[in-house]
Amino acid sequence: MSQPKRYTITAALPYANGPLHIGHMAGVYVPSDIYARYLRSKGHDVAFIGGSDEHGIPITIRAKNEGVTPQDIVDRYHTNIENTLKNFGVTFDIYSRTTSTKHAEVAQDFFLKLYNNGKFTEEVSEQYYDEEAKEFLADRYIRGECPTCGNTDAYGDQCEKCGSTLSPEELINPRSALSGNTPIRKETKNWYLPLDQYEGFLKQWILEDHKHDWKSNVYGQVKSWLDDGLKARAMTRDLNWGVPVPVEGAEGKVMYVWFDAPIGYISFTQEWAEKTGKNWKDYWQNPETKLVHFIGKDNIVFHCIIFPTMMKAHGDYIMPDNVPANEFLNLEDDKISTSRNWAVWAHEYLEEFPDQQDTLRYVLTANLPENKDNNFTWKDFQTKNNSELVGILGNFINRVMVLSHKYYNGVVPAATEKYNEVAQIKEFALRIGQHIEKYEFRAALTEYMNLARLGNQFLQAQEPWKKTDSPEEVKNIMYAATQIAAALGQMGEPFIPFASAKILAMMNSDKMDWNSIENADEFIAAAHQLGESSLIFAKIEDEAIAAQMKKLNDSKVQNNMTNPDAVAQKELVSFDDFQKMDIRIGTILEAKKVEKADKLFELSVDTGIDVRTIVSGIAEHFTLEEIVGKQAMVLANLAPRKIRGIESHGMLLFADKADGKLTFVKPEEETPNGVQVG
Ligand code: B3M
Ligand code: ZN
Repeated sequence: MSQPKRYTITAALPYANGPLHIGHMAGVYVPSDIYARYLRSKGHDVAFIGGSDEHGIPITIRAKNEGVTPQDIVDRYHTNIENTLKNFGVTFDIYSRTTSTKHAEVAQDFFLKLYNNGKFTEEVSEQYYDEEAKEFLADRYIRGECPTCGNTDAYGDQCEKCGSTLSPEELINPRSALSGNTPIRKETKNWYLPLDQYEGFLKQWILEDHKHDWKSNVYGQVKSWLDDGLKARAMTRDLNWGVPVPVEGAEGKVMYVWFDAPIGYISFTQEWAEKTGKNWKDYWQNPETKLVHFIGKDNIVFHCIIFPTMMKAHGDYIMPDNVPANEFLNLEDDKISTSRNWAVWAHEYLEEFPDQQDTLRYVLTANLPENKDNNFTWKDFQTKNNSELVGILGNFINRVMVLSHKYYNGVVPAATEKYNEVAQIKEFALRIGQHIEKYEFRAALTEYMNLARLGNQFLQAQEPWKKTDSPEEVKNIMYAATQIAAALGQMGEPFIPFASAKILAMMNSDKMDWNSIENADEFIAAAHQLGESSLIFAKIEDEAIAAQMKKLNDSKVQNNMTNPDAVAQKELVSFDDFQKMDIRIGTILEAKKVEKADKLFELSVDTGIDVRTIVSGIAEHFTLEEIVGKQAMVLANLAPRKIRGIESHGMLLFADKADGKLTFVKPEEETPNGVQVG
């Protein structure tokens, strides 16, 4: 048995500005939980650390858009995320948050250690500043014209229309997203981490020391960063949401979110250690400990270059032993997108598929984007559940239980001869463990299911139901099959913990640790009384999948319809109020300009019930020639009113486009004047 070791496992801290989706679960939380569960079962000392990342611009933008405070946003989503992870059986030892006082203290102590030891460089730079809001502007708070495609609503860091990565200085006619004013350039001092000074260390530690044990997707990305050469990066920002910078002259500045967030792993460990009487330094400053960061590929630079450099500069910390970053999971062959609501939200899954957490854990594990982006489809989800979980695993367990009760009232028979399949079981446990320890979770799960396949093949080959004239042989067969079923209950725990517990409960079997599993010649003893058989996995019907596909399709429709420039909806009116409006199709017979009024036309409109004068503010949008003879929608029963001395009877209705131009809203085909619209 391998000597117990100590592991600190961290899972990327999700931004608390929205719920988790299956991409988060597949990228980080399911694999890290499999790893933590397995290592605990191996008898190792594990600290599995998680929490919400509650600073950063995405949170302040959402707060601004909703007219609430950033704290309101993080309070809402921290709770949502924490509950979701718990309900999916993610077994964090602590799930905390970076707006905690404890976190601020730890982050500030960390910052001061680097500051006092001269590890930062100070640089003065010019940043955009909004004089009205009296705030420096983060990149996402600067809007302007994209130099590449002319989009007038590009952000300071990116144009979402053409995808160009921008810097605020490249924007044409920059404006502040806070006040709308043109920002000024103002000098400001910030503290930089001189990453370039650590290139030698990073090249040796990663490109040499971890050349063979880090995943190629991670190694490759880090190598390209190092080959390109690193430059100093600001670790403070002129923002008001974040951990305040604890040094003289830094009033109004906060730590860069990617400085304080990784320190959250440390502060949360300290919080946990205080609660459990452990020494937190054993998990972060003891070279015997293995530190493993579970993240998505977009966080590689922060966990392989910036955070390690911070810890190296600090001097007291161990370096991560591995950073097994996953690639991205797509949904129905399209990138998961919060803004387009193209996602399967984890908390909604739990509502729509109650008690089927294991199905999603299983399907995501089977499709983990371990070395390249992968895809989730609802059809595959249904197929894997129905043909693998129900059809292979559930079916095998059920057959063993039913036959055991049929032949022996659920009492495990004694075997006079042991089939070789029994001896093979522990080999599966060893192979599963080896895969998990190499972060090959898909392969580990395949091994697990191969044991279930072995069970089915064994029963199918032995056909005990046809050998009732050889009771001793049937006992040997059923003993062997029962050992495989019990082992499946034991080994399923890292992957499908809820089902694993159900199988063990059904078999009245206590949980074994992994070392015992790897060395077991028997998983359930003869004469042991099995419990009653119950359903482990329910079939997923076509209707449930159709409902999910409709949800996604509605998102698509909504996305095509949604227009970011659309003004907010007005207050509700009653149907009765609407019924009072008399809107008809009419035709403009004549048009002339209104003296000394640049915006007004005097129109003669055939409404079908009469020909009337209507004064309309469309002179800047159309010429007289282009509107005569046109059909339009007319609000006929608008009370008459005098405009520039002209009695106007009604109103023509136009669409006000995003660029401020008006356009006619008219029937698709020639329609008799007077036809009502409603
Ligand atoms: N909040 C998650 C992200 O980039 C980021 C991870 C922090 S881990 C310290 O989506
Ligand atoms: Zn652009």
